[in-house]
Amino acid sequence: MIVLNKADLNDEAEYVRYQAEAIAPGVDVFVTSVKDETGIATLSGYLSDGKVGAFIGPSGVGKSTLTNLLLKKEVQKTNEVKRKDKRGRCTTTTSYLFELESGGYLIDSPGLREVHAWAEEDDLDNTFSEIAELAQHCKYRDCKHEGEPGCAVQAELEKGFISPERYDSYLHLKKELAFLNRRKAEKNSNVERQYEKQFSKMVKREMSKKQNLRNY
Ligand SMILES: Nc1nc2c(ncn2[C@@H]2O[C@H](COP(=O)(O)OP(=O)(O)OP(=O)(O)O)[C@@H](O)[C@H]2O)c(=O)[nH]1
Ligand SMILES: [Mg+2]
Ligand SMILES: [Zn+2]
Repeated sequence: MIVLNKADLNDEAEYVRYQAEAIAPGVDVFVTSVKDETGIATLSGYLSDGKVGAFIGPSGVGKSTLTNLLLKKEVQKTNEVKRKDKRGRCTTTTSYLFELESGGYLIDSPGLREVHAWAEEDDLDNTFSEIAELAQHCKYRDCKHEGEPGCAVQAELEKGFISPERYDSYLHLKKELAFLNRRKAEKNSNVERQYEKQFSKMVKREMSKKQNLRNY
């Protein structure tokens, strides 16, 4: 789910909600404000008995302020955002889990500088199912949908059936997953190398033990 907080500071909060829904179909989007309690009841209804929610987002967006409001207690420290660069101050430094009156749970966590995807190719296709479907009609099987001739995705994009924002999110996530997979492969080969080293050490050790026995 997506929470768009500080709606009191934006006259076009509903338009921002529409934009968020357009790039993330099927994801619940909430517009909230701690100042005038817009959307708070709906948000709190989401965290019913046994459900666990966690706030993830940049520093200063109001994760701890929302936590305090949902818990009806000042359990978390909050801090004003610096005027100059509009960045938060990384007030929360550890993740905390709180029990809500409803029987649900809420985790408040430190602000994130960036979020990395942790997903598989299948997740990409599931999230962008309409693009995955179209991709089957591209002329080339390994079409990257970035300007190749006969690309069905580009064709729909030009006709306006896929929004440019959604197309950009797709490419962005795809690139991030490719990066992730490269890193995973590198890590695995490092682990393999380590095993090899350990194994050859062990063999040497055993050999020298044998050698020593023979010398006796
Ligand atoms: N106007 C307005 N200000 C808000 C709202 N929610 C939070 N704030 C203010 O935003 C500032 C930052 O809020 P925090 O709750 O500390 O932000 P955070 O996301 O927990 O930040 P980190 O702990 O640094 O990750 C505080 O001064 C809050 O009072 C809101 O809905 N409207
Ligand atoms: Mg905080
Ligand atoms: Zn294509």
